[in-house]
Amino acid sequence: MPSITSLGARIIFNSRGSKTIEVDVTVDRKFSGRACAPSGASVGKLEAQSFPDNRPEKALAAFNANRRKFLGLDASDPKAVYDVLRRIDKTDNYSKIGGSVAYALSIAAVDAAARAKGAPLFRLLNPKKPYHFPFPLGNIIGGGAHAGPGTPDIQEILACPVGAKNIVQALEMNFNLHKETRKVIESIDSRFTYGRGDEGAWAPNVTNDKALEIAQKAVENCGYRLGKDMALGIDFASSSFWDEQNNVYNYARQGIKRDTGEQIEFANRLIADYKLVYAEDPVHEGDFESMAVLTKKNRGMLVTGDDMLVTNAGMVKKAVGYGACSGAILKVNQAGSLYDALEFAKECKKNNIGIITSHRSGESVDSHIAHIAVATGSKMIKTGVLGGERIAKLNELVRMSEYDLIAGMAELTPAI
Ligand code: 2PG
Ligand code: MG
Repeated sequence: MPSITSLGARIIFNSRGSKTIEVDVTVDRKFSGRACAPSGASVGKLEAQSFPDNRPEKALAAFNANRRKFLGLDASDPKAVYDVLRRIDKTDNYSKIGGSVAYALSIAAVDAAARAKGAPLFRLLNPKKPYHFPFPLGNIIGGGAHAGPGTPDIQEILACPVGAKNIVQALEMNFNLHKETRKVIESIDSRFTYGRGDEGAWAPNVTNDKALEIAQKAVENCGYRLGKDMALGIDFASSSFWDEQNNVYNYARQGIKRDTGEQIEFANRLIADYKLVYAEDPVHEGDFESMAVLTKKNRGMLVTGDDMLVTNAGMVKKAVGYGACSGAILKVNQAGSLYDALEFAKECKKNNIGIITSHRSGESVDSHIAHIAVATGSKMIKTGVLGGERIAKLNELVRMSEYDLIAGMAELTPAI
Protein backbone atom coordinates (compact mmCIF):
# COMPACT_ATOMS: atom_id res chain seq x y z
CA MET A 1 0.00 0.00 0.00
CA PRO A 2 1.31 3.48 -0.87
CA SER A 3 1.66 5.03 2.56
CA ILE A 4 1.68 8.80 3.21
CA THR A 5 5.11 9.76 4.57
CA SER A 6 4.95 13.55 4.43
CA LEU A 7 2.60 16.42 3.59
CA GLY A 8 2.98 20.13 2.99
CA ALA A 9 0.77 23.00 1.86
CA ARG A 10 1.10 26.58 0.72
CA ILE A 11 -1.03 29.48 -0.45
CA ILE A 12 -0.75 30.13 -4.18
CA PHE A 13 -2.89 32.03 -6.72
CA ASN A 14 -5.63 30.83 -9.06
CA SER A 15 -6.50 31.98 -12.60
CA ARG A 16 -8.33 35.01 -11.18
CA GLY A 17 -5.29 35.97 -9.10
CA SER A 18 -7.07 35.00 -5.87
CA LYS A 19 -5.41 33.07 -3.08
CA THR A 20 -5.96 29.35 -2.83
CA ILE A 21 -4.47 26.25 -1.17
CA GLU A 22 -2.07 23.81 -2.81
CA VAL A 23 -1.11 20.56 -1.07
CA ASP A 24 1.87 18.24 -1.65
CA VAL A 25 1.68 14.65 -0.50
CA THR A 26 4.62 12.23 -0.56
CA VAL A 27 4.16 8.48 -0.31
CA ASP A 28 6.78 5.85 0.49
CA ARG A 29 9.26 8.75 0.87
CA LYS A 30 9.70 9.11 -2.88
CA PHE A 31 6.53 9.60 -4.90
CA SER A 32 4.98 13.06 -4.79
CA GLY A 33 1.50 14.20 -5.67
CA ARG A 34 0.21 17.76 -5.81
CA ALA A 35 -3.18 19.43 -6.16
CA CYS A 36 -4.49 22.98 -6.00
CA ALA A 37 -8.07 23.86 -4.99
CA PRO A 38 -10.19 25.68 -7.62
CA SER A 39 -12.92 28.19 -6.78
CA GLY A 40 -16.31 29.23 -8.16
CA ALA A 41 -17.82 32.65 -8.91
CA SER A 42 -21.40 31.38 -9.01
CA VAL A 43 -21.51 29.27 -5.90
CA GLY A 44 -24.36 27.02 -4.70
CA LYS A 45 -25.66 27.80 -1.20
CA LEU A 46 -24.91 24.29 0.04
CA GLU A 47 -21.38 23.93 -1.33
CA ALA A 48 -18.42 23.14 0.89
CA GLN A 49 -16.93 26.36 2.22
CA SER A 50 -13.47 26.84 0.71
CA PHE A 51 -11.82 28.59 3.66
CA PRO A 52 -12.75 28.96 7.35
CA ASP A 53 -14.16 32.53 7.72
CA ASN A 54 -13.27 33.03 4.03
CA ARG A 55 -9.58 33.29 4.93
CA PRO A 56 -7.09 31.10 3.03
CA GLU A 57 -4.57 31.71 5.84
CA LYS A 58 -6.97 30.00 8.27
CA ALA A 59 -7.25 26.98 5.96
CA LEU A 60 -3.46 26.73 5.81
CA ALA A 61 -3.22 26.99 9.60
CA ALA A 62 -5.88 24.29 10.01
CA PHE A 63 -3.96 22.05 7.61
CA ASN A 64 -0.68 22.56 9.47
CA ALA A 65 -2.29 21.92 12.84
CA ASN A 66 -3.68 18.58 11.61
CA ARG A 67 -1.36 17.29 8.90
CA ARG A 68 0.38 14.68 11.05
CA LYS A 69 -2.96 12.87 11.40
CA PHE A 70 -2.71 11.80 7.74
CA LEU A 71 0.71 10.17 8.07
CA GLY A 72 0.70 6.44 7.44
CA LEU A 73 -2.66 6.42 5.61
CA ASP A 74 -3.14 4.47 2.38
CA ALA A 75 -2.93 7.30 -0.17
CA SER A 76 -4.78 5.25 -2.77
CA ASP A 77 -7.89 5.08 -0.56
CA PRO A 78 -9.99 8.29 -0.72
CA LYS A 79 -12.16 6.93 2.13
CA ALA A 80 -9.14 6.73 4.48
CA VAL A 81 -8.38 10.42 3.87
CA TYR A 82 -12.07 11.30 4.18
CA ASP A 83 -12.40 9.51 7.54
CA VAL A 84 -9.56 11.54 9.03
CA LEU A 85 -10.89 14.79 7.53
CA ARG A 86 -14.28 14.00 9.08
CA ARG A 87 -12.75 13.30 12.48
CA ILE A 88 -11.12 16.74 12.36
CA ASP A 89 -14.10 18.58 10.85
CA LYS A 90 -17.61 17.42 11.73
CA THR A 91 -19.40 20.34 10.03
CA ASP A 92 -21.54 19.54 6.92
CA ASN A 93 -19.57 21.95 4.75
CA TYR A 94 -15.94 21.60 5.82
CA SER A 95 -16.08 25.08 7.31
CA LYS A 96 -13.61 24.17 10.06
CA ILE A 97 -10.68 22.87 7.98
CA GLY A 98 -11.80 24.41 4.68
CA GLY A 99 -13.11 22.69 1.54
CA SER A 100 -9.93 23.83 -0.21
CA VAL A 101 -7.85 21.66 2.14
CA ALA A 102 -10.25 18.72 1.76
CA TYR A 103 -10.01 19.05 -2.03
CA ALA A 104 -6.28 19.55 -2.39
CA LEU A 105 -5.26 16.95 0.20
CA SER A 106 -7.58 14.23 -1.06
CA ILE A 107 -6.53 14.71 -4.70
CA ALA A 108 -2.80 15.13 -3.99
CA ALA A 109 -2.97 11.80 -2.09
CA VAL A 110 -4.35 9.82 -5.06
CA ASP A 111 -2.01 11.71 -7.40
CA ALA A 112 0.96 10.46 -5.36
CA ALA A 113 -0.52 6.96 -5.05
CA ALA A 114 -0.94 6.71 -8.84
CA ARG A 115 2.73 7.60 -9.29
CA ALA A 116 3.76 5.04 -6.67
CA LYS A 117 1.77 2.35 -8.44
CA GLY A 118 2.93 3.43 -11.90
CA ALA A 119 -0.71 3.60 -13.02
CA PRO A 120 -2.66 6.46 -14.59
CA LEU A 121 -4.92 8.18 -12.07
CA PHE A 122 -8.16 7.18 -13.81
CA ARG A 123 -7.18 3.53 -13.39
CA LEU A 124 -6.33 3.93 -9.76
CA LEU A 125 -9.72 5.55 -9.14
CA ASN A 126 -11.59 2.92 -11.11
CA PRO A 127 -9.79 -0.31 -11.99
CA LYS A 128 -12.70 -1.56 -14.10
CA LYS A 129 -12.93 -1.24 -17.87
CA PRO A 130 -14.50 -0.12 -20.15
CA TYR A 131 -13.37 3.51 -20.07
CA HIS A 132 -14.70 6.18 -22.40
CA PHE A 133 -13.81 9.75 -23.18
CA PRO A 134 -16.33 12.35 -22.08
CA PHE A 135 -17.53 14.86 -24.68
CA PRO A 136 -15.76 18.17 -24.00
CA LEU A 137 -18.24 20.96 -23.30
CA GLY A 138 -16.54 24.11 -24.57
CA ASN A 139 -17.68 27.48 -23.34
CA ILE A 140 -17.94 29.75 -26.41
CA ILE A 141 -19.91 32.80 -25.15
CA GLY A 142 -19.83 33.90 -21.53
CA GLY A 143 -21.84 36.28 -19.37
CA GLY A 144 -23.35 36.32 -15.88
CA ALA A 145 -20.87 36.09 -13.01
CA HIS A 146 -18.02 35.25 -15.43
CA ALA A 147 -18.06 38.44 -17.53
CA GLY A 148 -18.81 42.13 -17.19
CA PRO A 149 -21.77 44.46 -17.73
CA GLY A 150 -23.25 44.38 -21.21
CA THR A 151 -22.68 40.64 -21.63
CA PRO A 152 -25.60 38.16 -21.49
CA ASP A 153 -27.26 37.44 -18.13
CA ILE A 154 -26.93 33.75 -19.02
CA GLN A 155 -23.57 32.54 -17.74
CA GLU A 156 -22.42 30.15 -20.48
CA ILE A 157 -23.27 29.09 -24.01
CA LEU A 158 -21.59 25.74 -24.51
CA ALA A 159 -20.53 23.64 -27.48
CA CYS A 160 -20.73 19.85 -27.49
CA PRO A 161 -19.23 18.16 -30.58
CA VAL A 162 -21.68 15.25 -30.57
CA GLY A 163 -20.57 14.01 -33.99
CA ALA A 164 -16.89 13.68 -33.06
CA LYS A 165 -15.39 10.22 -33.45
CA ASN A 166 -12.51 10.71 -31.04
CA ILE A 167 -11.28 13.12 -28.41
CA VAL A 168 -8.79 14.96 -30.64
CA GLN A 169 -11.44 15.60 -33.28
CA ALA A 170 -13.84 16.71 -30.56
CA LEU A 171 -11.36 19.28 -29.27
CA GLU A 172 -10.56 20.56 -32.76
CA MET A 173 -14.25 21.06 -33.45
CA ASN A 174 -14.66 23.12 -30.27
CA PHE A 175 -11.60 25.28 -31.01
CA ASN A 176 -12.85 25.81 -34.54
CA LEU A 177 -16.28 26.88 -33.33
CA HIS A 178 -14.75 29.20 -30.72
CA LYS A 179 -12.71 30.93 -33.47
CA GLU A 180 -15.69 31.22 -35.77
CA THR A 181 -17.81 32.63 -32.95
CA ARG A 182 -15.39 35.54 -32.65
CA LYS A 183 -15.76 36.25 -36.38
CA VAL A 184 -19.55 36.25 -36.14
CA ILE A 185 -19.41 38.65 -33.17
CA GLU A 186 -17.09 40.96 -35.12
CA SER A 187 -19.46 40.92 -38.08
CA ILE A 188 -22.20 42.45 -35.94
CA ASP A 189 -19.97 44.60 -33.71
CA SER A 190 -16.97 46.12 -35.44
CA ARG A 191 -15.78 47.52 -32.10
CA PHE A 192 -15.63 44.08 -30.41
CA THR A 193 -12.49 44.04 -28.25
CA TYR A 194 -11.98 40.22 -28.25
CA GLY A 195 -12.75 40.37 -24.54
CA ARG A 196 -13.14 37.01 -22.85
CA GLY A 197 -14.68 35.95 -19.53
CA ASP A 198 -13.17 33.90 -16.71
CA GLU A 199 -13.32 30.64 -18.67
CA GLY A 200 -12.03 31.84 -22.03
CA ALA A 201 -15.43 32.29 -23.68
CA TRP A 202 -16.03 35.47 -25.69
CA ALA A 203 -17.71 38.22 -23.69
CA PRO A 204 -19.65 40.27 -26.26
CA ASN A 205 -21.95 43.18 -25.60
CA VAL A 206 -25.15 41.38 -26.68
CA THR A 207 -28.43 40.15 -25.23
CA ASN A 208 -29.12 36.53 -24.31
CA ASP A 209 -31.15 35.96 -27.48
CA LYS A 210 -28.52 37.52 -29.72
CA ALA A 211 -25.80 35.40 -28.10
CA LEU A 212 -27.66 32.24 -29.02
CA GLU A 213 -28.20 33.45 -32.59
CA ILE A 214 -24.47 34.11 -32.84
CA ALA A 215 -23.65 30.61 -31.59
CA GLN A 216 -26.04 29.04 -34.08
CA LYS A 217 -24.62 31.11 -36.96
CA ALA A 218 -21.08 30.09 -35.98
CA VAL A 219 -22.10 26.41 -36.04
CA GLU A 220 -23.54 26.86 -39.56
CA ASN A 221 -20.49 28.79 -40.79
CA CYS A 222 -18.25 25.93 -39.65
CA GLY A 223 -20.32 23.59 -41.81
CA TYR A 224 -21.56 21.61 -38.81
CA ARG A 225 -25.14 20.37 -38.66
CA LEU A 226 -26.72 21.74 -35.47
CA GLY A 227 -27.52 18.90 -33.08
CA LYS A 228 -25.87 16.28 -35.33
CA ASP A 229 -22.21 17.27 -35.66
CA MET A 230 -22.18 20.06 -33.13
CA ALA A 231 -24.80 20.66 -30.47
CA LEU A 232 -25.26 23.62 -28.16
CA GLY A 233 -25.87 23.75 -24.44
CA ILE A 234 -26.50 26.45 -21.85
CA ASP A 235 -25.52 26.97 -18.25
CA PHE A 236 -28.19 29.45 -17.15
CA ALA A 237 -26.71 29.61 -13.62
CA SER A 238 -30.13 31.02 -12.87
CA SER A 239 -29.70 31.18 -9.08
CA SER A 240 -27.40 34.13 -9.75
CA PHE A 241 -30.26 36.22 -11.19
CA TRP A 242 -33.15 34.77 -9.17
CA ASP A 243 -34.68 37.55 -7.08
CA GLU A 244 -35.93 35.74 -4.00
CA GLN A 245 -37.80 38.74 -2.58
CA ASN A 246 -39.89 39.30 -5.68
CA ASN A 247 -40.02 35.73 -6.99
CA VAL A 248 -38.71 36.64 -10.42
CA TYR A 249 -35.74 35.87 -12.60
CA ASN A 250 -34.25 39.28 -13.14
CA TYR A 251 -32.42 39.47 -16.48
CA ALA A 252 -31.15 42.90 -15.47
CA ARG A 253 -28.69 43.31 -18.34
CA GLN A 254 -31.47 42.70 -20.87
CA GLY A 255 -34.09 44.53 -18.77
CA ILE A 256 -36.49 41.56 -18.61
CA LYS A 257 -38.14 39.85 -15.63
CA ARG A 258 -39.62 36.36 -15.83
CA ASP A 259 -41.74 34.62 -13.25
CA THR A 260 -41.30 30.88 -12.71
CA GLY A 261 -43.80 29.89 -15.41
CA GLU A 262 -42.19 32.25 -17.90
CA GLN A 263 -38.73 30.95 -17.02
CA ILE A 264 -39.82 27.36 -17.71
CA GLU A 265 -41.35 28.48 -21.00
CA PHE A 266 -38.16 30.39 -21.92
CA ALA A 267 -35.95 27.37 -21.16
CA ASN A 268 -38.26 25.05 -23.13
CA ARG A 269 -38.22 27.46 -26.07
CA LEU A 270 -34.41 27.67 -26.15
CA ILE A 271 -34.10 23.87 -25.84
CA ALA A 272 -36.44 23.39 -28.82
CA ASP A 273 -35.24 26.29 -31.02
CA TYR A 274 -31.53 25.54 -30.64
CA LYS A 275 -31.82 21.73 -30.33
CA LEU A 276 -29.92 21.92 -27.05
CA VAL A 277 -28.39 18.71 -25.71
CA TYR A 278 -27.63 20.31 -22.39
CA ALA A 279 -29.35 22.78 -20.03
CA GLU A 280 -27.72 23.46 -16.66
CA ASP A 281 -29.47 25.16 -13.74
CA PRO A 282 -32.36 26.45 -15.89
CA VAL A 283 -34.21 27.25 -12.65
CA HIS A 284 -32.86 28.36 -9.29
CA GLU A 285 -31.25 25.90 -6.92
CA GLY A 286 -34.24 25.47 -4.59
CA ASP A 287 -36.90 24.83 -7.26
CA PHE A 288 -36.93 21.04 -7.64
CA GLU A 289 -40.57 21.08 -8.86
CA SER A 290 -39.80 23.24 -11.90
CA MET A 291 -36.64 21.28 -12.59
CA ALA A 292 -38.80 18.14 -12.65
CA VAL A 293 -41.19 19.77 -15.14
CA LEU A 294 -38.26 20.56 -17.46
CA THR A 295 -36.66 17.13 -17.00
CA LYS A 296 -39.88 15.32 -17.87
CA LYS A 297 -40.58 17.42 -20.93
CA ASN A 298 -37.06 17.23 -22.35
CA ARG A 299 -36.21 13.55 -22.27
CA GLY A 300 -33.69 13.51 -25.09
CA MET A 301 -31.10 15.71 -23.43
CA LEU A 302 -29.41 16.44 -20.12
CA VAL A 303 -31.35 18.74 -17.82
CA THR A 304 -28.54 19.24 -15.36
CA GLY A 305 -28.24 20.30 -11.75
CA ASP A 306 -25.17 22.18 -10.60
CA ASP A 307 -25.99 24.65 -7.79
CA MET A 308 -29.05 22.46 -7.18
CA LEU A 309 -27.09 19.26 -6.48
CA VAL A 310 -23.76 20.69 -5.23
CA THR A 311 -22.05 17.32 -5.83
CA ASN A 312 -23.89 15.89 -2.83
CA ALA A 313 -25.26 12.33 -2.85
CA GLY A 314 -28.13 13.35 -0.54
CA MET A 315 -29.23 16.06 -2.96
CA VAL A 316 -29.29 13.51 -5.80
CA LYS A 317 -31.67 11.38 -3.72
CA LYS A 318 -33.84 14.46 -3.17
CA ALA A 319 -33.84 15.28 -6.90
CA VAL A 320 -34.74 11.69 -7.79
CA GLY A 321 -37.72 11.94 -5.42
CA TYR A 322 -39.02 14.85 -7.50
CA GLY A 323 -38.05 13.35 -10.87
CA ALA A 324 -35.72 16.33 -11.33
CA CYS A 325 -32.40 16.23 -13.27
CA SER A 326 -31.21 13.86 -15.98
CA GLY A 327 -27.69 15.25 -15.66
CA ALA A 328 -25.51 16.16 -12.69
CA ILE A 329 -22.43 18.36 -12.47
CA LEU A 330 -19.57 16.81 -10.49
CA LYS A 331 -17.22 19.43 -9.00
CA VAL A 332 -15.05 17.88 -6.31
CA ASN A 333 -14.62 21.17 -4.47
CA GLN A 334 -18.38 21.60 -4.10
CA ALA A 335 -18.42 18.33 -2.18
CA GLY A 336 -15.14 18.88 -0.33
CA SER A 337 -13.11 15.70 -0.60
CA LEU A 338 -12.69 13.27 -3.47
CA TYR A 339 -14.47 10.52 -1.53
CA ASP A 340 -17.60 12.70 -1.16
CA ALA A 341 -17.57 13.30 -4.92
CA LEU A 342 -17.13 9.60 -5.74
CA GLU A 343 -20.11 8.77 -3.51
CA PHE A 344 -22.12 11.37 -5.43
CA ALA A 345 -21.07 9.73 -8.72
CA LYS A 346 -22.26 6.34 -7.42
CA GLU A 347 -25.66 7.77 -6.53
CA CYS A 348 -25.96 9.36 -10.00
CA LYS A 349 -25.09 6.07 -11.71
CA LYS A 350 -27.60 4.16 -9.61
CA ASN A 351 -30.32 6.53 -10.79
CA ASN A 352 -29.22 6.73 -14.43
CA ILE A 353 -28.31 10.40 -14.13
CA GLY A 354 -25.56 11.44 -16.57
CA ILE A 355 -22.43 12.84 -14.91
CA ILE A 356 -20.67 15.96 -16.19
CA THR A 357 -17.33 16.48 -14.45
CA SER A 358 -16.55 20.18 -14.29
CA HIS A 359 -13.85 22.77 -13.70
CA ARG A 360 -14.51 25.97 -11.73
CA SER A 361 -14.22 29.48 -13.12
CA GLY A 362 -11.20 30.08 -10.85
CA GLU A 363 -8.71 27.34 -11.78
CA SER A 364 -5.10 26.16 -11.75
CA VAL A 365 -3.18 24.25 -14.42
CA ASP A 366 -3.98 20.96 -12.67
CA SER A 367 -5.47 18.33 -14.93
CA HIS A 368 -6.84 15.78 -12.46
CA ILE A 369 -10.43 16.36 -13.56
CA ALA A 370 -9.65 14.73 -16.92
CA HIS A 371 -8.93 11.50 -15.01
CA ILE A 372 -11.86 11.94 -12.65
CA ALA A 373 -14.18 12.34 -15.65
CA VAL A 374 -12.96 9.10 -17.24
CA ALA A 375 -12.94 7.19 -13.93
CA THR A 376 -16.52 8.20 -13.11
CA GLY A 377 -17.82 7.38 -16.61
CA SER A 378 -18.79 11.01 -17.15
CA LYS A 379 -20.70 11.70 -20.34
CA MET A 380 -19.19 15.16 -20.64
CA ILE A 381 -16.41 17.27 -19.17
CA LYS A 382 -16.76 21.02 -18.73
CA THR A 383 -13.42 22.78 -18.98
CA GLY A 384 -13.95 25.97 -20.95
CA VAL A 385 -12.05 26.25 -24.23
CA LEU A 386 -9.05 28.57 -24.12
CA GLY A 387 -6.59 29.77 -21.48
CA GLY A 388 -3.69 27.74 -20.06
CA GLU A 389 -5.69 26.48 -17.10
CA ARG A 390 -8.49 25.23 -19.41
CA ILE A 391 -6.15 23.77 -22.05
CA ALA A 392 -4.27 21.86 -19.31
CA LYS A 393 -7.28 19.61 -18.78
CA LEU A 394 -7.94 19.20 -22.50
CA ASN A 395 -4.31 18.34 -23.31
CA GLU A 396 -4.39 15.73 -20.56
CA LEU A 397 -7.29 14.09 -22.40
CA VAL A 398 -5.12 14.05 -25.54
CA ARG A 399 -2.29 12.37 -23.59
CA MET A 400 -4.77 9.87 -22.18
CA SER A 401 -5.75 8.91 -25.72
CA GLU A 402 -2.35 7.14 -25.91
CA TYR A 403 -3.74 4.49 -23.55
CA ASP A 404 -5.56 1.99 -25.66
CA LEU A 405 -7.46 1.17 -22.48
CA ILE A 406 -9.94 3.95 -23.23
CA ALA A 407 -12.40 2.63 -25.74
CA GLY A 408 -13.70 5.79 -27.45
CA MET A 409 -16.22 8.54 -26.85
CA ALA A 410 -18.87 8.14 -24.16
CA GLU A 411 -22.30 6.90 -25.15
CA LEU A 412 -24.61 9.87 -24.91
CA THR A 413 -27.70 7.66 -24.71
CA PRO A 414 -29.82 6.61 -22.87
CA ALA A 415 -29.85 9.72 -20.65
CA ILE A 416 -29.51 11.90 -23.74
C1 2PG B 1 -20.57 26.67 -13.23
C2 2PG B 1 -19.10 26.95 -12.98
C3 2PG B 1 -18.17 26.44 -14.02
P1 2PG B 1 -18.32 28.64 -11.21
O1 2PG B 1 -21.45 27.42 -12.82
O2 2PG B 1 -20.89 25.63 -13.78
O3 2PG B 1 -18.47 26.85 -15.32
O4 2PG B 1 -18.88 28.28 -12.67
O5 2PG B 1 -17.06 27.87 -11.03
O6 2PG B 1 -18.13 30.13 -11.23
O7 2PG B 1 -19.38 28.21 -10.25
MG1 MG C 1 -23.05 25.88 -13.43
